Amino acid sequence: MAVLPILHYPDPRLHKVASPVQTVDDSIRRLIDDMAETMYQAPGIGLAATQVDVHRRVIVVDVSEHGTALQAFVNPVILTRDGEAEREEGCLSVPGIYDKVTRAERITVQALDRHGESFTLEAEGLLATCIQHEMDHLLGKVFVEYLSQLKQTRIKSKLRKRARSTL
Ligand code: GNR
Ligand code: NI
Repeated sequence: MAVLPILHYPDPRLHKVASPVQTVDDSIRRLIDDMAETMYQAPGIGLAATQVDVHRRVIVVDVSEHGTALQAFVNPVILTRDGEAEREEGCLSVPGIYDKVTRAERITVQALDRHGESFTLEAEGLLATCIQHEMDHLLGKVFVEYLSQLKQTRIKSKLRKRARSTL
């Protein structure tokens, strides 16, 4: 297992669109394990392959209090969405920035697990928010893109400045 480097906004690679996984093989299982280790080490409650510069449709999520409920989703698809919920979000690719985003309150997701078996999950609350946030990453979308242009400009300049000062 390995902790992988996480891309930071406004890196253009965060806007690449991930391709579907053809076969859930050992290389995908290794990716899932490395993404889990990277997420727990950060620490975060979710991670999309896009954030570690791998442009395949793979996400990991663990919203449990003690980090004991890892869920991996390969080729996730949202089958149903219900209601709206506004929640404060953060992102490991946009460190130190938190803001409110409105998303579906309840979703049904279908995906493949680490063995290539299809499963369906009903999610609500923080788990639903997190899965939607991760699936946006696979489409090249970062949560700050839901904020006003003014906020996006300020966030970009703040993170560019920070990146320069830590070189
Ligand atoms: O660790 C994370 N916390 C979080 C909080 C609210 C909504 C979404 C998230 S996901 C984030 C980790 C991350 O950047 N995943 O892409
Ligand atoms: Ni994120």
